[in-house]
Amino acid sequence: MSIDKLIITAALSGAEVSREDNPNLPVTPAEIAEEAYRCCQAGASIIHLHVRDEDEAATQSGDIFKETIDKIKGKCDPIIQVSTGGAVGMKPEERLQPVHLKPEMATLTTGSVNFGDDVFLNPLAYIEDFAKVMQKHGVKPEVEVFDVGMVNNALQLLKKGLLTEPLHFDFVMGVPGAIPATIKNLLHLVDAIPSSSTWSVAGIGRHELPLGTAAIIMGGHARVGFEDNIYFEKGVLAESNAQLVERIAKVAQIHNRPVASPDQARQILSLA
Ligand code: KMH
Ligand code: ZN
Repeated sequence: MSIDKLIITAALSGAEVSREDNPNLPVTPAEIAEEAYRCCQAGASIIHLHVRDEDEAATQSGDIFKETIDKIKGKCDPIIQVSTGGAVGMKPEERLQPVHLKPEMATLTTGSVNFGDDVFLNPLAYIEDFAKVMQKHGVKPEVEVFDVGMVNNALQLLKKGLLTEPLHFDFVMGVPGAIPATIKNLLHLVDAIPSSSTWSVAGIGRHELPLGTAAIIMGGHARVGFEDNIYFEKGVLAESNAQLVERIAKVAQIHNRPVASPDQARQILSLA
């Protein structure tokens, strides 16, 4: 069986990282669009998108998402994957706003989880509602799995007809309070999903590179970027998201796993 080309997702800014953590964080729509362009040049085919307001605070404003997406599309054509996680504490209808723009993909976290000192709340009612809105708009969910039980919840949604195969999962591993970022846990997660699924892994902090490398070898896909990791190596901040994309693309090349273009990623993910 041949292994697909590698889909690299660039998670450019997230909701929790600040310029104090890494001054190279892109914040404005123009900065995010420029960073998305540089990541695409370096081999990314999906942009996992969060946006900020003028005070750098995380926002799910449809207007700011639209402005940012338009600016990205003016430069390149990656798959846009909007976040519905937003920031901890946001209300469900607030989180759903960018899905109404009908992007190609959106995230769907299928369970609640401790998130450092906070709780990332995703009760069944939210998840089912989010899945319904995505279905209505023809948006493909990326099932975000922060812990093992979330796989089972996704399979329940599949049974109810709220998700459609082939599913695409992203295993976010190493968030304090959630599943630890170990190879053994990754193997368990991959084993738990339907065989028709595609999957990627987002290792948090120092786990980004080893878990991305494992995904490359195992036939999965890889997510990198400041949302998950602001360092290039121990004690050295990354200069840009593109630098992290470039590095994982190099690892892929070493392992004979060429990177997918956005259109090749669309085919791999069964997007229209
Ligand atoms: N910011 C986290 C609470 C997603 O993008 O869907 C959730 C998150 C997941 O970032
Ligand atoms: Zn996110």
